[in-house]
Amino acid sequence: MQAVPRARGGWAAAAGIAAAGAGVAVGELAAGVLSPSLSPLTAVGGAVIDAVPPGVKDWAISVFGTADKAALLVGMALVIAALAALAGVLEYRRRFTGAAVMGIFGLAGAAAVLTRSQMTPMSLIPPLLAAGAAVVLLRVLVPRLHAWDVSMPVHPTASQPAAAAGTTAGPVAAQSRRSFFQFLGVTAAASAAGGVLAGIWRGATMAVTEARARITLPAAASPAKPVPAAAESGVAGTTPLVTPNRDFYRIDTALSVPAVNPDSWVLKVTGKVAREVQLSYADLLAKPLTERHITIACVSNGVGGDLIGNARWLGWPVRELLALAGPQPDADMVLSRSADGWTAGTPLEVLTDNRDALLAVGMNGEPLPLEHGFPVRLVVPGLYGYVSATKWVTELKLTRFADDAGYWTPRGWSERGPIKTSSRIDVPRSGRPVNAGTVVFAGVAWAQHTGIRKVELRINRGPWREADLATGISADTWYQWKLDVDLTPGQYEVQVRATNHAGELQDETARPPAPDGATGFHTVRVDVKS
Ligand SMILES: Nc1nc2c(c(=O)[nH]1)N[C@H]1C(S)=C(S)[C@@H](COP(=O)(O)O)O[C@H]1N2
Ligand SMILES: [Mo]
Repeated sequence: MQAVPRARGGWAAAAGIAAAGAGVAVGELAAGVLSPSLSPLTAVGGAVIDAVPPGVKDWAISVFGTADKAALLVGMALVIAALAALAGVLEYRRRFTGAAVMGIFGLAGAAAVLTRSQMTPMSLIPPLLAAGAAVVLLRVLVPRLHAWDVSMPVHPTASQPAAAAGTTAGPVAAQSRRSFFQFLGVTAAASAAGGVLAGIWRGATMAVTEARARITLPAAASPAKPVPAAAESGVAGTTPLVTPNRDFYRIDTALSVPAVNPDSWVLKVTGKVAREVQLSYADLLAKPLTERHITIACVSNGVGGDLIGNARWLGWPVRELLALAGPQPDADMVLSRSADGWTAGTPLEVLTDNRDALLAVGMNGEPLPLEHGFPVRLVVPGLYGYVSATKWVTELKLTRFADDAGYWTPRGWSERGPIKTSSRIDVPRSGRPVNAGTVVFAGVAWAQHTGIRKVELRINRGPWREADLATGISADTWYQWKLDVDLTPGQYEVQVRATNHAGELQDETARPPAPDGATGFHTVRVDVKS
């Protein structure tokens, strides 16, 4: 005898929709925190746009006009809701089937994100969190629905009317029902709240992304010199001499990428100045701009680490802006502040000497990416980012080291942060076996604003051998180097060291990044096979 009442398909579908909605909200919130480019919805939407035939695109634009993106999102929401409802019903019929459907859609979202943004493990976090949340919630909701079924009064007969059966099973049924609805309600409310928050985030980011897309940067009054062919070592697998924007390391304290609108952006020069100066984005673009390749690095970069990148930056020399404001004689530091309140303390003399310290608007020929400080950031050759490279910059305050400190200084990092001469082996990768014979070693070395004179390699602590040093782009960038070494089968320990243009050898003592930058020689172990 069938002891289960009519399947509560409608509520199972609702459970599926609530679980998926919460998953989507979790994914979008994670993208809001990590990086707007990791939004699973945007990635899937972009994949849909790329996949539909051009005719459909034209049709969508003619029907929805500028609301075509909103229409796409509504369409996606309907499709996701339909699939989620199906997953809810499947899960209700048979355990784990609906969860599997949700998991598959999470993987599809992950695939969409991976094909549309840089392939980093971080790209997988939003879609996997989304799928994980949806699966867990589905597994929480559906068993409660079953509990409600099982506790219901069943097949009332003439001899045992429903009312009588209800006297025993009724309270249990009511309790199970309450439990199901409580969980459903909480899930729906949490996903709505998360969705609204993610939507606000996304709206602000989208408006700024669109404003960025409309910008045409002016040509530089002082253009960057073309990269000399001899600057490339030409070894396969080395770090590119100029780092593409999407591969550029990102370091900041911003929980979500600040969305700063260029139309309302102003930079104020304040503090110990003869006159305060205010600059709009349009003012800045109208200045004679300088374009230079500059390698920036993070103080947290460990020996051999990759928190360093080289880009072609377009901007206005900071010294010209400071000259307009007229620093007072006792000022010795510029405290730059970002839209999100982060600060860096830079020695005034570094910003007024002849180096190309820039109020940058462009990175490798594009407006700055949002993650790298759009609309305006500082780039200062020779100093670690934490004391110079303020992104989303909104204020330069002339002050004194005795009176003020940048964000990281009270947190255990040195007040001053000149970049230390350093070098890295990129090829062969540590721990990857190579064939005996001529083994090509290659990598980079840097001593920004001083330049590199010599790079040397030693094998198994033997004598140092001088590597071929490529022509640098300038002293403000890293240099590529390579060395061919004949090796017989065996295990080798290979170390690199650089000498800067002032003749100073890289510091050999192994020290951690705090408080003012790691030192020591990058060491790799190479396994040479016969
Ligand atoms: N607003 C803001 N700017 C910032 C930071 C930050 O936390 N907030 N971090 C700095 C640090 S420590 C570094 S190393 C560089 C990194 O710049 P990138 O993310 O463009 O590579 O940005 C600097 N600018
Ligand atoms: Mo940094």
